[in-house]
Amino acid sequence: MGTGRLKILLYNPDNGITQNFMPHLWMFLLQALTPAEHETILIDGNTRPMSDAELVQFAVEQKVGLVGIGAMTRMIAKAYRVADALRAAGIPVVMGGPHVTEIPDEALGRNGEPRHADALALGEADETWPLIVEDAARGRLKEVYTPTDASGKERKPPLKDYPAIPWESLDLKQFNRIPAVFRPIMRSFGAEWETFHIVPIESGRGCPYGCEFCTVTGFFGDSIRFRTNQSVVDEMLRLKQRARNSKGKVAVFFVDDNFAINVKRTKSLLRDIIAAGAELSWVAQISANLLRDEELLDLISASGGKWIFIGMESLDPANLASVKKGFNKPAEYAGVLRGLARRNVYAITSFIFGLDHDTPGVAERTLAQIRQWPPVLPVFGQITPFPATPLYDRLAKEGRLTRPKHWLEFAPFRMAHTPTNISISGVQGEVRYAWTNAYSPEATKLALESIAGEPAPYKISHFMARLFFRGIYFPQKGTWRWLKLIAQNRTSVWRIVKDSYTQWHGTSDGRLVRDFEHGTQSQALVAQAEPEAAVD
Ligand code: B12
Ligand code: SF4
Repeated sequence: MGTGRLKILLYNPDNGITQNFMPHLWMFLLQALTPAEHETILIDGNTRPMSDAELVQFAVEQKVGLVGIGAMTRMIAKAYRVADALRAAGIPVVMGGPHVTEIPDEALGRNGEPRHADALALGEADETWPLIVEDAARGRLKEVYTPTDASGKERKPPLKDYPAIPWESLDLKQFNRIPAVFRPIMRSFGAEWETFHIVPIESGRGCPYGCEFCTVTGFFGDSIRFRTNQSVVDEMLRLKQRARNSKGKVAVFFVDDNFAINVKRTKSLLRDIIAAGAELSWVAQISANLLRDEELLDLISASGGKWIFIGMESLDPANLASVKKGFNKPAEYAGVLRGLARRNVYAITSFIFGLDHDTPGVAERTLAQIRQWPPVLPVFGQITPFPATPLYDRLAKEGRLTRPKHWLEFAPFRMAHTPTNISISGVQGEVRYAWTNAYSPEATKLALESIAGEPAPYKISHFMARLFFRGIYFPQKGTWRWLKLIAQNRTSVWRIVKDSYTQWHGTSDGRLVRDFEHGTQSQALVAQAEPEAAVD
């Protein structure tokens, strides 16, 4: 029996609250791994919002024969709803990603609840996806696809033969970050900013650290697999070509959980990127303990590294030890941030509130520390027990889960278990206080003051990034909200405009004006920063 041509829709549901700033890699990866005779259509609900009915209508009109849905825990309720609607219209659905891998019985309806998927791709689907497609084309979808070796043991795909994602020819219209109204303005300035895409690239998978709250070690394993340097470099060269062809810009997000987990290898990759002229602005996640290495910092800066995401989690070593993240040393944070800032590389610092040693006031204590640092983009959340993590199992044993299936009643920034030294609503208040005061117009003004001597593009980049990051907590979709936000930040806007005309290249000699070493430049500014009440 022949397989026939299949039209496949890959769909990523939105979380209904924040807008993703970049597309999800799994969609492009599976698209690249789809046997050539079949066709794929990609829809990300974050950038192409559709109601369930609209999506079903689209799938029916397009004669879609298989829908693949991927979702983190946070979006799973929406994913199930969409899957139910598609299946009711007779379209088979296969689901994959971390959540269904962690609790497959839920999606398959084996727990007495309704079933949501015809088939599941458990774990990494690089090798099972082509089989799923062929089985679907033959009308013989199996219930579960698990990557296994000949002996039936789970197999982690080696990344040595990673497919070439054809970024240069893909339709990325829905992911363009430059709003249509700005394009003619940019054109009139002769600026090549028709498009701006943040593109996810993975250079390796796996993490050996096994932090208690994290799903990564369980999902990708504790040994690390890397792509070849050449395949990463080639991907970046193709992206550069794309940017040139579309008169736009591309930035890369290395989605590896710890981009410098093998420092020797990271250095060799960065050297190869530089040697091939493949530098693009990039962001990556690197843990603080690996950022002590000055040579690594030099290579990060020389290869285009702009922002480093650091999972600091807490400033309290007892908290870190309690979630098996004792390798983070809060006493080192300031030094690491200064090392980056000296090279004009800055950090996105992530904090978790509600850990067992947190007490009321944790947000202000954290902000007080942040004000001593070079400017960072802090993000704050609450500790969340994701299914199948050691944290989830421990809290279940301790009888502390207040919403054991929190994903089915998703509530942003609300804890799903009882913390020990603060209440659930107290943690919600701390998170709100932190976002309010970290991104207030005054805080943004002070962040920009602290890099006053730097060239204008750094200030513009900080300013824009701060406005976008604020939107993670305070939804700011729509022109009016943006205009209001810009008006609230008019002092900073005016300063940037003035500096752009008078000091485009800055006054700093590169490292001296910023006295981050002793936190002194911020001291005077800190004194001016009055915390705001936690209201938007
Ligand atoms: C990049 C990233 C983000 C990006 C956004 C996603 C994006 N646009 O790419 C940002 C930084 C915004 C982000 C935010 C968050 N993230 Co995040 N993120 C990641 C990260 C680091 C990489 C994702 C990735 O691209 N991986 C590489 C791809 C190839 O792997 P993959 O997605 O798993 O896909 C493979 C398989 O799962 C499978 N597959 C996946 N989907 C599908 C679908 C089908 C149909 C099939 C067949 C197969 C399949 O096939 C793929 C190839 O093998 C992962 C960790 C990780 N290493 O994966 C965390 C991770 C996904 N994030 C996580 C979390 C918790 C969050 C936040 C909730 C954090 C927070 N507290 O705010 C937010 C929520 C964001 C939101 N929109 O609501 C958790 C999710 C755990 C869970 N059970 O849901 C992860 C696993 C990290 C962790 N520490 O545990 N994240
Ligand atoms: S939080 Fe980061 S360092 Fe810890 S296990 Fe997860 S990926 Fe690894």
